[in-house]
Amino acid sequence: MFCFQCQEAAKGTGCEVKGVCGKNEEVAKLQDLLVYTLKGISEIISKGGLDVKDLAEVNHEVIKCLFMTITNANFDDEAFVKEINKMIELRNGLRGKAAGADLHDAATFEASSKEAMLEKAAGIGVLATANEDVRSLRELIIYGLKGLAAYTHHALNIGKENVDIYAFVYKALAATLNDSLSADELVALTLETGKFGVAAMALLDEANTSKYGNPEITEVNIGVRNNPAILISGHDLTDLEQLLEQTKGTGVDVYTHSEMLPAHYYPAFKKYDNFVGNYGNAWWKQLDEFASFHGPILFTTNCIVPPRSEEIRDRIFTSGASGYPGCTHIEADEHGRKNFAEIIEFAKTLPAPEEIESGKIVGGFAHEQVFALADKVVDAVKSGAIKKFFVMAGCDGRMKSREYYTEFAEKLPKDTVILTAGCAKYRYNKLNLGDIGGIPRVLDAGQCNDSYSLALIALKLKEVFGLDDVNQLPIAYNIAWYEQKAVIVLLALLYLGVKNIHLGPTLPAFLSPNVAKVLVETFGIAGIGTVDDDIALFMGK
Ligand code: SF4
Ligand code: SF3
Repeated sequence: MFCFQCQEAAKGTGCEVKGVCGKNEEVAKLQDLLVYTLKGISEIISKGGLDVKDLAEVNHEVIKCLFMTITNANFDDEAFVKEINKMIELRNGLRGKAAGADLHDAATFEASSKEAMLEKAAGIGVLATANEDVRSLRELIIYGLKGLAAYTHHALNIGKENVDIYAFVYKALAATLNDSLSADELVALTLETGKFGVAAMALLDEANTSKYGNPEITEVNIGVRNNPAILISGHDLTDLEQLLEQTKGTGVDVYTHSEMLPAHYYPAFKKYDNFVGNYGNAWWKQLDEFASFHGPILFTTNCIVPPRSEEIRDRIFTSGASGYPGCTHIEADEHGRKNFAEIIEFAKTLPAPEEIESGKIVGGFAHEQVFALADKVVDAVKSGAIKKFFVMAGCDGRMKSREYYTEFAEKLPKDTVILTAGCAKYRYNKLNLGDIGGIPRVLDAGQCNDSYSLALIALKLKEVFGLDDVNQLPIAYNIAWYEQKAVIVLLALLYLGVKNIHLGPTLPAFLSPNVAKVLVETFGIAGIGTVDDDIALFMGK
């Protein structure tokens, strides 16, 4: 196996024996082969000039498959074998429509058993692309597409889709098979991936807010009550909605975990009396937190950490693109409905959660809420009460070097405000950093996809201040990344013209020196240094 798609890639270069994330060699290879099959499908669609509007099943499956290969989403080898078989069958059904076209092996290979798949996978992985710059750009595009697919999948669950996004996914995946593309063409495609990343985030924002209302300032309880309970993790709000409907009146409470925390900010979920609060922190602390939670856990997406005991594993359920061997996977019916009765009945037999924290945290600063406060914010900037905003969105992770972000937040001058989204927030959202004239110094917009709100806020401020470039605003970007959703957020920001983004705690292993150089020279991308040096740099001292 060889995988270098996340920030924790072994030795900063790539995982070769087993993933730091816990992904084993078989799953890594099956994921590679699944992506390879999707590339073949994409080539058939591109070369055959197929109309994406007629391909609903393929569109939805391709998106789900890409999502399944995101870091920490799915560790289930059998689920991948099943998907590869399904995608080969769909691919073969489409192939007749590209008759006469010269097709790549990805569009024609056959492998039906797991053994045959593993054998095939050995020759088609990331390292099969020999030129390191081409490899780097291809993978940068593919990882962006994985993040984009995750957001597209959630929007689709709410019934919103945009065929232009599917068409782009096919175009881009097919391009990763094309040896005649130049590095410049791949760079252009990378930026176009960012453009569609913006479209995918906009689509999900529209889906979420049209169904659940606009997030509003909300205090979220981080303590517990004395009832049996279910913990829901991941990003899928339709799963949460169904769980809340099904637990209503059962005496079973529901708590959010990690990236599900922002669900509390949506008006639609406030009517549920059993929707108690948020339990725990970012994904990587889950094993200890699940031990003290006592109840069942429902993963709707990444990030799963392989459970350390059977006792914990038996309490984990998965849905959607997520999966773990030995854990029950709840499938949706043809209407997208999921039956969580088994989890609810199981919860009733288990003890209530143990309190690990108490108090409240505040969030809900997505675009509409911030626009409602715009006058106050603009006045604070004009009067000098707010000197600078720091966008600190993205992911959290287990590396010790991420303590940088807590220290950075603590040491920032008191006249600065942090704009956050994603699970990166857990490094500073419980620090009590105070407020500036009633505006909290940490404004949480929501999940990583709600980085879209942060971009809209920046564009709004640009308009209010009559500037012609977002880079003239007093906003600095110090982003933490871990998995591929952060890659699409980064590409989206680059597409929107944001310059000088600092990315940490380390730069991606998949950036070759030459590709990194392009990002540094064209976009001013930089890594992180020491907290004091970086704050001095950002504050222009
Ligand atoms: Fe390694 Fe990250 Fe790939 Fe897991 S996802 S195998 S930790 S690079
Ligand atoms: Fe976190 Fe996995 Fe990326 Fe949605 S839950 S941000 S790491």
